[in-house]
Amino acid sequence: MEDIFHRSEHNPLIEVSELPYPANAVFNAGAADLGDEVLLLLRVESRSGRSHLTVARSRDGVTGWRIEDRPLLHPDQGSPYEIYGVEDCRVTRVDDLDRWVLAYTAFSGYGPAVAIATTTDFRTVDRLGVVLPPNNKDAAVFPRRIHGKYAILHRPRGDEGNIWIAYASDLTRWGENEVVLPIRSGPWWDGAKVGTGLPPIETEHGWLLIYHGIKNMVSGPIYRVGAALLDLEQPQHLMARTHHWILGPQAPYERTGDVPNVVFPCGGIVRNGELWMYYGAADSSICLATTRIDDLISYIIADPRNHNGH
Ligand code: BMA
Repeated sequence: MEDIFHRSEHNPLIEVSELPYPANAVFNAGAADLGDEVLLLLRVESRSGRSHLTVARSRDGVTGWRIEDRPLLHPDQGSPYEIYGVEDCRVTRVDDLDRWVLAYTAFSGYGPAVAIATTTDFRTVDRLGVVLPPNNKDAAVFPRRIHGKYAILHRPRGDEGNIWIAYASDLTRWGENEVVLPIRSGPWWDGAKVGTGLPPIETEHGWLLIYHGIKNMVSGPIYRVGAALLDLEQPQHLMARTHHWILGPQAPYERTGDVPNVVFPCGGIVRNGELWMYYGAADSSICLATTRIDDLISYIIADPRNHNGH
């Protein structure tokens, strides 16, 4: 069978050598469709070992990236909860706020936490601070309110790494927590941990959730990508989930790097029915894979195995 996602022939799209300043690696970018250009919020790991977020822009979303020489969010900007770094930002356009909402991992000696900031122009940001305390990461805000409330997916870690949902009437006081997508345990490709990849995408068949799943091997974890459909009005209700992963580390740039065997999507855009998924490869570069949304939804719905065994 043909793969659902097609890798760009331009992969890796962005490597560390293309940054206008020295750094160790660039990966796990959030994405925003600005109409006349695609903006990526790159996670850059500097040579201090800590990460910050830097803006890159491209007219076609594939080539000619213009990368800013100053970070947008940096660990030295004053937040005590970010002094070890700012990581893995998911960018959501929230029309009723007329703003972009950035949900990212704020890392400090207290552990990784979920922080939120908002922006209108990706030149200045308003930090709302830590909204979900450690240990929590992989958060993404839904693009619209559901029954009058904002919704967020997040991944608290006690003993397990499951995806939860929470609701709030603002972007900070999250409650009404429920598990949305649990780990499958055992030998499954998403048996050990799961986490949100892209902010949920609204379709007529439900919220499309692209997520990452981890299998722990003797040699270390393998990060792969799966998809799920959540009920539009009650997203805590998981309707379907891919039995198989839909993208796994295969290309040399996904197999080898600072952390081998990692594909880690954080951002995507939808253009003319196509989903463009930007993902970090091996914690070392930024790549792109695309699929038609209709094909992906049909693939999820058609296979009976995707509807049971959640
Ligand atoms: C996760 C996150 C990601 C990273 C991945 C693989 O825990 O921290 O940022 O890409 O590990 O190293």
